[in-house]
Amino acid sequence: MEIGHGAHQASILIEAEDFDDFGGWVLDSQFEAVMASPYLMAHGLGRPVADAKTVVRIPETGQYHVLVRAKDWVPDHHPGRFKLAINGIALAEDFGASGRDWSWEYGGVVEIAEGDAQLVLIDQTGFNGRCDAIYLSKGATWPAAGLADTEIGCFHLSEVHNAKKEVQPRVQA
Ligand SMILES: [Ca+2]
Repeated sequence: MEIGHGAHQASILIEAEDFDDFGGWVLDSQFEAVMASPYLMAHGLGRPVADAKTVVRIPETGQYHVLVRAKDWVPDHHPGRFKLAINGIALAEDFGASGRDWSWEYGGVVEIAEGDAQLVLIDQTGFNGRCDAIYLSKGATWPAAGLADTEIGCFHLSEVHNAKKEVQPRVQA
């Protein structure tokens, strides 16, 4: 686990492939050349696979922005959707439904207490949902600049901004 990039804005990167228990998810690296990182895939042939789980150490209590790097592999249909639960509470967001192939998807803000926190990937479809990594940050801006691309797999501020704007109407030039 990478912990504590940036001294006063706690942020934590959790690679999906570092989860303690993959459940029914499988480690895949088909896109590793593009991604710079392997990921977990829910290859369930249409039946949701068992949850993947891990425990991470949260350095300090607070409100954390949640980002999940996921792939929407058929952007018209979002077949590979999954949820993320933190300490037993699933976020409202369906990940893998961004309409934008691999991207960082914004999951909102969650209060997390210092100490061990459980993260669970909950497959919704059984149709190859893919999760590369999860990023938790207390920063109001995205303090990813301190992370090498190889660590976080092409994290770009523009992607995050796009993710947050996705519900707004597109402005035609
Ligand atoms: Ca990864």
